[in-house]
Amino acid sequence: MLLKVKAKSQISENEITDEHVYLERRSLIKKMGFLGAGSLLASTTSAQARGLDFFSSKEEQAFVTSPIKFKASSSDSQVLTPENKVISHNNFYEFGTKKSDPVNNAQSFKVNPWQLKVSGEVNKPFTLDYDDLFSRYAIEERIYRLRCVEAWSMVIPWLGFSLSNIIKQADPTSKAKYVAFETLHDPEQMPGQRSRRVGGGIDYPYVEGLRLDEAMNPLTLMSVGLYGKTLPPQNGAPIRLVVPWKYGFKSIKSVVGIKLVEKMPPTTWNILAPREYGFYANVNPDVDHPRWSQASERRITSGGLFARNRIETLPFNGYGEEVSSLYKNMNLRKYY
Ligand SMILES: Nc1nc2c(c(=O)[nH]1)N[C@H]1C(S)=C(S)[C@@H](COP(=O)(O)O)O[C@H]1N2
Ligand SMILES: [Mo]
Repeated sequence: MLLKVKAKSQISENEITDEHVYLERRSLIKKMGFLGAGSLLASTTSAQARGLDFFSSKEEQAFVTSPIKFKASSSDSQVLTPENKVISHNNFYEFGTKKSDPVNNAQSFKVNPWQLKVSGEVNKPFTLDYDDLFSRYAIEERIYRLRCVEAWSMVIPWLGFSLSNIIKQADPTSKAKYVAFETLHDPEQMPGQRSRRVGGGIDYPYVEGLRLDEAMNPLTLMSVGLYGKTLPPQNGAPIRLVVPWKYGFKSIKSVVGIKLVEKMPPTTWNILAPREYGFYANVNPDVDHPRWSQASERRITSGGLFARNRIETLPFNGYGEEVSSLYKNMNLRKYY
């Protein structure tokens, strides 16, 4: 991770809710209401990146106000990061290491056709094609905080389904203990995979992993959209992992492989700098990165370029109630 360490700014409760954010929240609540009605969302074959609006006006007429299951918990987390920031400030080193590189370099990335292969220690391996990603499992909206290990964060309304749906369908054998993920390897499309300099020195494909119980946790999401539309390429179209209680680098983008395995799989940032990035990478304000504090974070909101919304970082990114039991007898300093 490239990080310019900034002087520690004051921790403030300054969570702005301006009109723009307010309007977004209203329209979002409407969408959540629709989802709360229990409807399933189907894809259309003509769906293209950002072209598919999951919420047609007809569906929105079925507006009801019932809460979604996985609402972000604390009050700060109700302020969504504006869509324009979610889709223009990215880490996706396959397209370059600057935050603006993915949006600038990924626009012609081809997401259809796509194949996501589910394999390894399973009784029923299978492959999902592009349309399956949107139609095989019921799609829900989930508002999650995303906490990058570089100490900035966002609040993002994702669309997707629990990874557990895929794993259950594959029917793991008794040997399956971990899940290994792999991003597409296509140097022709991804300049960072053609040049070590552009790609930040990573050996591609980007790989990630979870313990099987982490992967089965209902919070663990396979996302196919954000802000009511399909994912833009810079956010990991057509499908990416989102693990909200872990640092952002675990949330691997543009996934083509999900493999159930016996041994802890290699993970990209751990290979690159093992002292700095562990396999677990649970958000933890008490365990600093060797080069900077993890006690606080800059929440990216609707403020201007120089707005600094410094907030306290929460253990497990605020999802401790849901996930701390996964680690009850573990030393989280050792298993960082
Ligand atoms: N394949 C791949 N996945 C990736 C990355 C990457 O460089 N390549 N960056 C990670 C990091 S460091 C973060 S913080 C999140 C950022 O997701 P976003 O750009 O959608 O906010 O994606 C993660 N997934
Ligand atoms: Mo990150």
